[in-house]
Amino acid sequence: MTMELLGSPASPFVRKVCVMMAEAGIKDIPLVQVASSPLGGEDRLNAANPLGKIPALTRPDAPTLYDSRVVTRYLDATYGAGFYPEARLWDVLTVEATADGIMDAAVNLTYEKRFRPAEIQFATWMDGQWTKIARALDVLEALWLSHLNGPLDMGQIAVGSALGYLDFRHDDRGWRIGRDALAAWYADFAARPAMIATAPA
Ligand SMILES: N[C@@H](CCC(=O)N[C@@H](CS)C(=O)NCC(=O)O)C(=O)O
Repeated sequence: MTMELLGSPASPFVRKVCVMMAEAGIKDIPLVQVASSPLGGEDRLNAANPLGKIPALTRPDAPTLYDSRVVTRYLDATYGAGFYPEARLWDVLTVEATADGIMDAAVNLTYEKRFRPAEIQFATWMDGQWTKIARALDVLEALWLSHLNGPLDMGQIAVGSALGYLDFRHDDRGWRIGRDALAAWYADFAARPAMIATAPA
């Protein structure tokens, strides 16, 4: 039995791993579709990851790996992809953490709208989640564009996946407004074959 990636293409965290695998030429790990939900995911997922979250990477004769950052770091080391270069490691990790934080807040917003009955949705809390996203986007625009325009690493892959999710689920918030440089960077990045192949439908 080989490794399997448990997840759904609609998840930005799963997409991050799939883009990373495509960019690294990793073709021998299938994406096995499982449903996750904060209200309780599939038994198969919960058995693989006690937190019930995707992505999770099953391994023969070894514990399942979970949390997208653990999975990408493991795949990078195992396949020698070079997406965590030692020379700029702390920058890469910070950019990836910023993108993951955008995804966390954006997924929270999606869940609030999807799972909480409309009459008890908490608008102030949702605005707070969007404020985190907006601040993180501003920091990407102000501080990290030269990094994003440099050689491919996990920082860019994570940011591309996060921005793709904002378009997919929160297009109405207009993340591009006032962030021309980040929007231009994303227009190029979104045209990469790995991004096109993993676009959520
Ligand atoms: N920190 C985790 C976050 C993963 C995550 O939140 N995944 C969502 C789907 S996009 C999920 O599985 N949610 C189910 C839940 O919250 O129980 C990672 O990087 O893998």
